Amino acid sequence: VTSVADLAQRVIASEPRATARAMRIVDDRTVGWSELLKTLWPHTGRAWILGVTGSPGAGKSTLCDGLIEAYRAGGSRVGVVAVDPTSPYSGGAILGDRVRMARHATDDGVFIRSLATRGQLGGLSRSARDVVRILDASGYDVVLVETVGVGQDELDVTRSAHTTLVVVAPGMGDEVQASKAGILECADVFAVNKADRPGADGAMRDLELMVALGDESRRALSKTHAGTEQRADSDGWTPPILKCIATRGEGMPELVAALRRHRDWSEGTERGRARRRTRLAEELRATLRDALIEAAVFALGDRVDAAASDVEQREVDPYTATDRLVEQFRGR
Ligand SMILES: Nc1nc2c(ncn2[C@@H]2O[C@H](COP(=O)(O)OP(=O)(O)OP(=O)(O)O)[C@@H](O)[C@H]2O)c(=O)[nH]1
Ligand SMILES: [Mg+2]
Repeated sequence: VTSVADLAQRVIASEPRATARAMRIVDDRTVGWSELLKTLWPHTGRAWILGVTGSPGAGKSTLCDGLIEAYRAGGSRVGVVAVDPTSPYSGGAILGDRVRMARHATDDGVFIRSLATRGQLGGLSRSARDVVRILDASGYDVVLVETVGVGQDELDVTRSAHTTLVVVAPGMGDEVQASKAGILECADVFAVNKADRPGADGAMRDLELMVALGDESRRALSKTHAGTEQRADSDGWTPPILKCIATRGEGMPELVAALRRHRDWSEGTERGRARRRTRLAEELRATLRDALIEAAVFALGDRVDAAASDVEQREVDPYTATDRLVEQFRGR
């Protein structure tokens, strides 16, 4: 049996098998998982985390494939985390992602890992973050995180990226979906993919309008709340919208350049760095929430179930029951 320290060293030395093993340990919460993450932490922070999100079939994997190619050509090592929220058992979409990126499978500068949805709250975003961190420690310069842009968990995954690319395909009503799902706020760059299909120009115009309106309302907001996020002024960021045909590699150089500009903004300006800090604080809150729930459930033991049955008997309302449990946990 290898020790955690030993395994960590092998991850840092970029041994793919050790990296895969570390992911399993962390994902299954096997003994030593947190020690492993703590040991790896000082070796993280170098990778550029690039979220790629958008509705099913929009062309995310095909675009990722093109991005992998571009970053490999530039000498970067690339990690890919493909998050599949819908088919934890069938593995259908996971297989699809694998096939689409298959030509990179034998390249040892590329590491592809698929994740299925976990049952527990925040489980998916937590596993994704941990996997990203292991890839970061293992020396992958760019980590692509592909998610289908639905659900809170997925939005959390998207929020933890440094740069988020939202992929839209014409004729799918994606632009409207994007504004509804809160994806618009996460979008740093938009790609209108499948520009070989009718409706691409319309989709471009819709998005342009939406981004412009977003900037308007943000500007209006920042007048009333001075000091709050002002995305559209001097060192702010307005999401560019690019047209591409992923299957033919058309528009890829422009897309790569736009993503690069966002990276430079996020690393090189005070606004960009402030946004990174906000995201880290959000993550800390999520980790804290998990740890507190775990500690409380452990400390309270049977009292949680007992309270549930009291609520079920209508002897107490759920709010008072919760208050009492919190009090008992505090005074334990
Ligand atoms: N016509 C056309 N088809 C495309 C383009 N990009 C991708 N496709 C096709 O669209 C289908 C879906 O592409 P994927 O890259 O798997 O899309 P995805 O968003 O990763 O899909 P999921 O992961 O299943 O949500 C595939 O058959 C692709 O070949 C494009 O620019 N034009
Ligand atoms: Mg895909």
